[in-house]
Amino acid sequence: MKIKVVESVMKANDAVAEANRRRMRAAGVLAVNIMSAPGSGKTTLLEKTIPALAPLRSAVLVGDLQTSRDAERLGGLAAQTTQINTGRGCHLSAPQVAAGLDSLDLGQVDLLFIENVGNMVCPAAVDLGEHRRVVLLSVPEGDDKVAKYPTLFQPADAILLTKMDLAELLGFDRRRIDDDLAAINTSAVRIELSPRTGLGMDLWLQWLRQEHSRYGTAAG
Ligand SMILES: Nc1nc2c(ncn2[C@@H]2O[C@H](COP(=O)(O)OP(=O)(O)OP(=O)(O)O)[C@@H](O)[C@H]2O)c(=O)[nH]1
Ligand SMILES: [Mg+2]
Repeated sequence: MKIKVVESVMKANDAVAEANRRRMRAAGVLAVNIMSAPGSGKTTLLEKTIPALAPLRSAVLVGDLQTSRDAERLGGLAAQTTQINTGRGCHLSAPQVAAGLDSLDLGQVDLLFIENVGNMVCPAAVDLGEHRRVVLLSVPEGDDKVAKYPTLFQPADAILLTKMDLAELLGFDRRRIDDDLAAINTSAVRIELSPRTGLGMDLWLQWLRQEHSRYGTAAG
């Protein structure tokens, strides 16, 4: 019986996620779900990304258990920013994103970044209605994490190895990442990044622009 309850909750989430996806498709908005462990640098990346993407217009839905700190950091950069507090929830859900979409004027948006709650397990299983999934792995977390948290990396469209400015100091082994990804995800674009130094930002921005442009011309 318990399994049925869980299944029905997930089915309800997925139905709302599909509606979110269609709603954003109809408005021409590309939605990017950004996931990582807490503190990997999601908000820092968005702080650098959003101004650099202009004239593309970005909006942000940002999920945290408590506080509006991330929305305050991003508020001056994205024309539209909404903070979603999940309370005890370790991930955003599709209904929360639907409520977030109600707070935005989608007609004025090209790209919607959804900064998920910092967590390497829970967000991976939950469809929000996004069109692309981006996962950050920062150097201080360690080069062993892909194999330990495969569910996060498996469905990613882009994997950003970030805080690469710390790689030498912390003895981060990039080859270990590639070896582990060979078993679970060979199609995602991989970018070595450091928003602090600017390393890789050109490739990341190019990927976003390309995905937005492909999405704009795609039928579905
Ligand atoms: N050295 C270095 N530090 C960075 C880099 N990017 C972010 N940081 C630092 O990492 C810390 C966490 O960054 P945030 O952007 O708040 O991380 P987050 O993933 O948004 O955190 P949560 O929303 O709490 O999950 C901050 O102290 C940033 O200054 C980087 O490229 N290099
Ligand atoms: Mg953040």
